[in-house]
Amino acid sequence: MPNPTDTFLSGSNIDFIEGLYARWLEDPSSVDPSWRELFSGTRTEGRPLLGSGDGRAQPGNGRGAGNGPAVAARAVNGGNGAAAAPARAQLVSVGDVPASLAAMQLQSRVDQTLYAFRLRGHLLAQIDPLGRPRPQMNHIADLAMASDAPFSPEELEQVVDSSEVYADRKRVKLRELLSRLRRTYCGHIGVEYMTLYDSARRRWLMPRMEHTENRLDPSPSEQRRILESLTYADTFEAFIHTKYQGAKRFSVDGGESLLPMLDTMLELGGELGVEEVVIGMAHRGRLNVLTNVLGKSPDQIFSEFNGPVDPRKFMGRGDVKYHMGFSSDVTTSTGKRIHISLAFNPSHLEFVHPVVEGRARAKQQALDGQDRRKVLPLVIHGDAAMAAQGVVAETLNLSRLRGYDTGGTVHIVINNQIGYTTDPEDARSSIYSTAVAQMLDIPIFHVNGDDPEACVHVMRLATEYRQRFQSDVVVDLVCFRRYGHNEGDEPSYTQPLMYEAIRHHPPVSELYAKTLAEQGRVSAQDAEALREEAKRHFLEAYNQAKETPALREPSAHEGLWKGYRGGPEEGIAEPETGVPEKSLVPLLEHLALVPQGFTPLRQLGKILERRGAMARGEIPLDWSAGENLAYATLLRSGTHVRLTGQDTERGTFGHRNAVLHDAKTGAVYVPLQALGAGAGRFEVYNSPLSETGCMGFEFGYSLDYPDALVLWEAQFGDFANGAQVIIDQFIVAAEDKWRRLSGLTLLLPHGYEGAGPEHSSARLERFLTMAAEDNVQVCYPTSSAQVFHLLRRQAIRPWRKPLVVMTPKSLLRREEASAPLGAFTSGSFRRLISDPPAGDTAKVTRLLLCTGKVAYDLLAARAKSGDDTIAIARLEQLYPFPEAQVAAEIARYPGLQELVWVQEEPENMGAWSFVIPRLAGRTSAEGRKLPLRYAGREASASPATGFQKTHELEQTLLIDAALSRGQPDGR
Ligand SMILES: Cc1ncc(C[n+]2csc(CCOP(=O)(O)OP(=O)(O)O)c2C)c(N)n1
Ligand SMILES: [Mg+2]
Repeated sequence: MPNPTDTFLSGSNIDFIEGLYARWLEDPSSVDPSWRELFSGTRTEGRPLLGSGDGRAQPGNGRGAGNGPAVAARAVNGGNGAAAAPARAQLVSVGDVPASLAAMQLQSRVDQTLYAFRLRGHLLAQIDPLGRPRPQMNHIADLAMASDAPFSPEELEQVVDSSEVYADRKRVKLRELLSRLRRTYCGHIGVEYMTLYDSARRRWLMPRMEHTENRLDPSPSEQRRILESLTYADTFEAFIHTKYQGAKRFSVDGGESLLPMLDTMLELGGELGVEEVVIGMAHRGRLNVLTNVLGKSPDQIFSEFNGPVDPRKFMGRGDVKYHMGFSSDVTTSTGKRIHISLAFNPSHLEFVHPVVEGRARAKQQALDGQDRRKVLPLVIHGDAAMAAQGVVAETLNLSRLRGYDTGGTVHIVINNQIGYTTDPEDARSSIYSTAVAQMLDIPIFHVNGDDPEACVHVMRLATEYRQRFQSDVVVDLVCFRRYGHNEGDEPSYTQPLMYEAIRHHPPVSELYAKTLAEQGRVSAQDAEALREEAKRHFLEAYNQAKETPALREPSAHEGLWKGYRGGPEEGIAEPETGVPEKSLVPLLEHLALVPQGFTPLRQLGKILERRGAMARGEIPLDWSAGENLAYATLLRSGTHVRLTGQDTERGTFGHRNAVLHDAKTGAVYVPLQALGAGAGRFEVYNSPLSETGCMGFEFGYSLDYPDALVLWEAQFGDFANGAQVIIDQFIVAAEDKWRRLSGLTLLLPHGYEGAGPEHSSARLERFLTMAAEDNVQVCYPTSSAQVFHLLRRQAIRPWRKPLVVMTPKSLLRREEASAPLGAFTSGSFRRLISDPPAGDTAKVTRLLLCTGKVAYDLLAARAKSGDDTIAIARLEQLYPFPEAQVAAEIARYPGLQELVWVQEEPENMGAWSFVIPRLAGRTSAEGRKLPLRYAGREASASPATGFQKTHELEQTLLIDAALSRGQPDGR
């Protein structure tokens, strides 16, 4: 006797009700009277339950009533608890009833079981190649429904409605229907798709799985192709295993089906309009994918195993072979060309995910920005990492956002059911490692890696789904790891039983070859010949690598990157970044205007009026004008600008106002997107509340759009801490490790204003610690003109380096930080700004060196004291260190007796540690050694005090210390 539980007739079984509803529309008599009553709204008590007013649904008008399911769903979920209750009562009553009613009741139960298979069958699927039982899931009530159990032997013999499970048969024996459902949903493929909100998507997938029993129907040549792919996969691994014993390679062994899956994705993708694929993957199987999918010649890989002939060439740089990226063009069997890029990857698992998305988005924008189908991002995860790394959730959350959409990502999890030595039970709280992807309302397939045809079938579905619905899709390739975490690691220490089973488990290529021999498709001899051919292929490459080592360095200057430069800054010309007044002023005027009929908020109106006054030369240009003009002038000359960050459209501190909102209508106007024909594209987006995911995305974007000015802004600078991995592993190190250039700009609000430990510091010290070999530019501009020239320089110079900008908060509105129009119309970014005292420079005995906003405090204090022995100089650029300018500054004051480094930050933070070796030991014009002293806050464990008054006291003391003679004791 079935016992439909409460959970079963809940809001989640919309599809079951949809099915009934569809049947009722076609033939009202085919459903139980209680449902008929419900659907037709003819219940005597109360108002109709379905539809609203005149638009009530009518039966008998055929399928395709597009709003049917939604209407039915509303009725059940709409808070009218009475709707489902009578139906449930009917479903369980099988007493003395007429035959037709009994049949209808049976059909209702069949429909429930059918629904249970579709919804929960995956929990029973045989997806583990090691054949271990699925974890106990008795607590999941629906699961009992996905079986024969709810039916008596007599009922199993009855003929029922097949509910479209078959392409061509409406009525079948229940027993047969159930076994077909078992094969479809509980075989080597488990699929989570019934939770998709959109019934069109469920109904797209359903027949593709049910009409085929979720199996591939491959031609002999397709089967041969699969076998070939598997054979090359494991021959490659076996070859390295014997030739480079004990070397780490993170083999794909146990998960070889990945290779035919990727082959399938490319083959089908090519047919469905994919022109480029951007792949992100970690260590596992990477070498195999490089050679067997991207066609990296194996002799190059073997040369990497052999190492450089001259080790000195790579001192302090380069990366391990299983992190190297690569790109190539492959041609599918029907002649479609696909460009594939495998992203360079740090060891930090999963962090490449947002980078891949950013790269894909950049490629899509460069193509036309509309049809995202041409560029497909593919991310290959590990099971332990997918479940546990937060960056995955951050990146998945970008998937549908207008600023980040990449038209859907294909995810494959190499689920070898282990993470290093950790079992799944200790690695996640969810049943599947893919649970996090459920948030996206996408299908998730779980497939047994020992059934390569099932793997290929699923990959076909996934690829087609992505191309059709522009949605993410996940394939969980359940497999095993033949060796330890790496090949030198003994797994039996920790997983003795699992590894005992694995030792006796043949490779999938062998299993598949046997199947094909049994089917008479590929003979054992042919399979063996394939293997010999693969061996020869790798042996030739191996010999080749020995004879002529092919260790090739990645080049930074190919394709899109032609014309751009990395390396040392020396020899790179400093561009003129001023813009003639006749071009500048109209842009400023444009920024001050709104379209006709647009009503700005009163306060916004005032801001715009001020911009107008700036354009007329009545008042100096503030920070907002300087920054916006940098974008406007670059856009005008055709440069693409992309700016994202938390609340960036307005600006956290309200200074930017890049997106204006009509106070009456809410309509939006973006002045920088209205610069007329020929202007570059301006993208500005408020980002979700993510640092790692979003910064990683922008880094990726910058890799594939060198012509653009790409900026990521932090809300407060220290929130960039959340993206530390992206900064350390990608931004500052990519050129050193992988020869990859990026011009990404980070805007990080920084400055001590009494806002507390977490809103003061962008951790300038960290960027300076990581600065070496001209890998990055670290700047702290103090005026609107300076930020204007700096941002323009970043886009105009062919030298592509990440730029870290300490941006202001209080300076945004500080008068001294404004600059007259003339400061924008010529000149360039000044790395050092000199502020000598009024009067004779020969009198100067002390030079206060500083960076950032503290300069204004020093200037004010000096003016107040009238001390003309003190000179002040601001380093507007800290790295690359402005050596020549500092030397000139010191030489400028012949009577100099000491140097003082002044900073707002505590002694263990800010630039102090960085400048010591660069300033200590300097001599005056007369050759006297200049003492260097420090004036700033004491060393501290947290960046700042939380008390405004304490802050003010500290600030006064440090300024006093800087200006007073002798050793400062006020710090
Ligand atoms: C963020 C991060 N933490 C830890 C590690 C060290 N580590 C490298 S691989 C690995 C296990 C990964 O397991 P899984 O994701 O299942 O991939 P598999 O190696 O099994 O293919 C660990 C812990 C790392 N590389 N990155
Ligand atoms: Mg794993």
